[in-house]
Amino acid sequence: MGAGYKAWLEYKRLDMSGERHRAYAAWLGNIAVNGEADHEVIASAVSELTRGIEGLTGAKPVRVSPAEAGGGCIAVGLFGSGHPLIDRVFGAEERAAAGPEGFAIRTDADAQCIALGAETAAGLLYGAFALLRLLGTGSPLDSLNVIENPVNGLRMMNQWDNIDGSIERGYAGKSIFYTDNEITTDYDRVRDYARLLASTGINAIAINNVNVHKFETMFLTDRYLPAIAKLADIFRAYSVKLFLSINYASPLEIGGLTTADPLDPGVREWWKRKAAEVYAAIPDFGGFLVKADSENRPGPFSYDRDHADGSNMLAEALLPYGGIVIWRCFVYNCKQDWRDRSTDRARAAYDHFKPLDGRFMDNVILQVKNGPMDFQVREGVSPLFGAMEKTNIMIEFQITQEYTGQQRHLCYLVPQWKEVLDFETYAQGPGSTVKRVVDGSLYGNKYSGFAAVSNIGNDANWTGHLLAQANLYGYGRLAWNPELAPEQIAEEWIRLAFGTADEELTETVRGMLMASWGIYESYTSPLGVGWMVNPDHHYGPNVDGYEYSKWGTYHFADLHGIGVDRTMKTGTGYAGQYQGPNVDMYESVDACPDELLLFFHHVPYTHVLHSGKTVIQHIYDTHFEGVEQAERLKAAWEGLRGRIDEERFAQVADRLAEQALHAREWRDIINTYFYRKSGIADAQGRTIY
Ligand code: GCW
Repeated sequence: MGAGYKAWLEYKRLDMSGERHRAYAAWLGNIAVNGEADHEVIASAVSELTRGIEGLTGAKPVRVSPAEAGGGCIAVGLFGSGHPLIDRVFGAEERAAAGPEGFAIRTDADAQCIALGAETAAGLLYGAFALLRLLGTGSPLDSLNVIENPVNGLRMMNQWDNIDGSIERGYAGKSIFYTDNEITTDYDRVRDYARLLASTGINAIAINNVNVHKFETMFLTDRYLPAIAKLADIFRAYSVKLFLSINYASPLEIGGLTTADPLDPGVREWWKRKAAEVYAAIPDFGGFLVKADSENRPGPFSYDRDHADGSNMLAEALLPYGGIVIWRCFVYNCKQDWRDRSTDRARAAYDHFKPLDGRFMDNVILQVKNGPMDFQVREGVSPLFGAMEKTNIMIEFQITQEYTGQQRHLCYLVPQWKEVLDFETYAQGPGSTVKRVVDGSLYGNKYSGFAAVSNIGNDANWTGHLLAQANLYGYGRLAWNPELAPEQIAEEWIRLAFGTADEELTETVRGMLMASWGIYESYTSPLGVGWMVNPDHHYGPNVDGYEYSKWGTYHFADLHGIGVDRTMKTGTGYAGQYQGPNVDMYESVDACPDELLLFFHHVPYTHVLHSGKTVIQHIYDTHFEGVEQAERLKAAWEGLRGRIDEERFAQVADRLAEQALHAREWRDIINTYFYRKSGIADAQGRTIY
């Protein structure tokens, strides 16, 4: 097991000589459970508590029956299951307050226990991890009184893993799920991943890439289903439901049919049979994740049908089993002519899906990327959020850092996600934030929630860049509760990964994480315009890399200015897809926030920002500063030498050194490009090549 493998479940020994931690011992000697602890999810909860407490305190707690508990224990049990301590501690009100996946934790001096109660086994599992988090972050135990429920129903992970072992946009090694066209039998690693996910509250996973190729199409056949069922068994023990990405053209490719037309009776029958087979193998299967009519994947458009026809057909097949269809809205013309200025990729998802509002079955959820383009370091918020009153919507984030440094650069994304979630859509007047759309409360949806593209692989520390673990951790925590502050999430992760005691370390790493998104933005593409990366692999600067391509990703820089005119008056009209005051804010070059100026407007280099700087000077300044800040990240980490084990220290030091060097490359290419285009010199006379 390499350094960093345990991630935030490190359970590093607390300094037990301090008063607070000495007091822990009184509570942690026994875990009192009744017979229901044989339920596999409760067994996971108890085994995690045992493992965690042993790690943190050095003493392994003993599993006892409630009758044997004696003075001081952790009592774990379902409400109403006849566990005397749980029955005694939790009254009707608390039981009612902890919903289906929620839990209650209370220290009760009279009952001499810390009681962890829940309505369901999943609730107990989340409660166990919450209790371990409290221990690991050094909370006192003598007066715990916590009731928590997840804010979002679906809290999902999307793996972009392929059966050949590669991972699309994976930056941390190969797949932990597949090797050489077979499904893994390294169940320990999969189980450890399930533990990591469950510990943050994740309850669903799609285990294969949304681009479903030849062999993955066969996941729905006997060739693979039995092995997939084994993975489902592992995730089930951690209350994580398994989903599969499917190929829309499966009836053609593996079914021997001549069409995949969603209105063809034979096709509908085929999918029903398939659903029956899948549920026979995996009775609690979650459902299908679908990328259709997107980036050359097949879909209903081939048959002149729309996305409601396509998704409803699958939804009908899954309905008898309680399954759902998660249908992605990343649908746009990827064969655009760059000469054509009227087509705007940013408009595409809204234009395709908004007219279909009200036509989707109840068990269809549309999965919408956070922005209208593609996981850039900065872009607008997708205007689809709030726009579809009668449709289930979930949000898709990208934890893997495709456009944000590929886990070679530090980029803590939780602050970015948080900004998106807090975005005011005005769909139902003020208070209609994105987080209320995706938690289903704005329109009272049956299904809703979070999905994100995972950033893990088989690298020893899971994420390649050790500090990128904070993104994986933070995503789950935010999906559980979008009100959590990015600083707090960062601090939790640091204390859990490195141990709670070192305040200087905690503060330094938290500061690095919190500054990192801004730093990455400052030396890469400016003011919301996006891209400027090398084609295909998307790493490193190439200002015109996507300028004359078919992908719809342009910055339109010339000798006078830069930016995409997305106004209604003179541009593509995209600004009009927003609601309420957002329309005017984005439509107006004066009201548009600086950070999105070039996303919405084409302006001269001499345009003065709200900051008081011209666009060109902003570009120069941020790129010079960004490199200095990247150097400071490196120096800050260097200051922690000796406070962290050598291996983990070195992992991060290497990446930060690469980042600082590579930031220069970004700075010089971007600055030189714009100096050559504009002919305007840097006001500070710094070197531009
Ligand atoms: O950003 C693009 C990526 C593709 C990805 C696609 C998508 C899985 O470059 O690699 O394909 O988004 O989200 O479908």
